[in-house]
Amino acid sequence: MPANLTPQYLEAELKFKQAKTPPDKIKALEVMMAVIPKHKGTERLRGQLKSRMAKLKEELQKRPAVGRAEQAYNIKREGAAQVVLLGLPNSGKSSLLSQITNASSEVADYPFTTQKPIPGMMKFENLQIQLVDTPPIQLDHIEPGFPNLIRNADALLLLVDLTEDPVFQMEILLDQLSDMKIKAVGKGIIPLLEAGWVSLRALVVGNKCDVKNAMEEYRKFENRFKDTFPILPLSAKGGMNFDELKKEVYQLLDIVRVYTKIPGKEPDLTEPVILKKESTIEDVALSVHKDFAAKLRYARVWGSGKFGGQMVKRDYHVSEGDVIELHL
Ligand SMILES: Nc1nc2c(ncn2[C@@H]2O[C@H](COP(=O)(O)OP(=O)(O)O)[C@@H](O)[C@H]2O)c(=O)[nH]1
Ligand SMILES: [Mg+2]
Repeated sequence: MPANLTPQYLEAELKFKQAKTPPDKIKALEVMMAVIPKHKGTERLRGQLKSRMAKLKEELQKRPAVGRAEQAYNIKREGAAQVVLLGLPNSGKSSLLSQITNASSEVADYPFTTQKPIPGMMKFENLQIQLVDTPPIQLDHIEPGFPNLIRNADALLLLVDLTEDPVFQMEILLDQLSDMKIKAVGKGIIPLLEAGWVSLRALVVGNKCDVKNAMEEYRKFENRFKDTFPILPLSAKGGMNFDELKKEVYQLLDIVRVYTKIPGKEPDLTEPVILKKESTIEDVALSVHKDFAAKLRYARVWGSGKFGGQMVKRDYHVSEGDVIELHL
């Protein structure tokens, strides 16, 4: 059976042959493993790639972390939300994490560290959002622990490299998510899913928009996916569109920020209470203390669409930016 190797594969193979150091070889091999067509005709070749990868890894790292793999995928949620970055090798996940969060990771130069997820905190206005860099998505291999990491996230950031057939990359990503019974939902309402499936909000980022002709590729990509996903061009390296990215990530999360105040005092606008959209005054009280929720009589609200200090009941739905005075 013919292997029918794609141009992406052949290009990666060329890079592999030209690579001089094990890290560079691993990087190229990661790409080859990700894009190699998955059928009977490539079975042997895929086996060879795997063993080559294993040898290279051995060369690089003499201390194998047996049994640690799954644990490495348990990333403690911090801040307002946890957003997982997904993409093929070289899409720029690690670059983005290093540029936009406090995590100073050398992932770009040293492919090994990307074998484990790495969290970092991204500041957006008065809150912190956790981003998690992940090992590259590969067609025929899923690390144990990886599906759970994704499933437990609050949202996904899908990265595609605009200089390497982004439509194709997107298809691989969506396929791989499907294999894990995960549905990435960009726009519109969340569809009803079969048992065992989960859905996650996703934003798509076209990275490397600084490269020549990348924006042309972006337009094509955008046309193809704009009805189903929010999409943003970005340069992780050049720091382009970071403010927009933060805003879009925040919107993806379906959360609101409200502020509590004590009667006669000003609210502390640096300490938002973070709640799911559609939350009520009762939820605000619960977030302070469960006794508060039990004893709550009414609240006063300042915010858009209300007159200042309007009295509301516990089932009142709060909006972004509301200032709330709880009365017991
Ligand atoms: N021109 C350009 N190169 C980038 C950009 N982001 C990442 N890269 C390069 O793409 C390669 C892969 O980046 P990396 O962050 O390691 O990708 P990862 O495998 O997805 O983590 C590196 O050589 C980066 O320098 C970008 O915005 N523009
Ligand atoms: Mg990486």
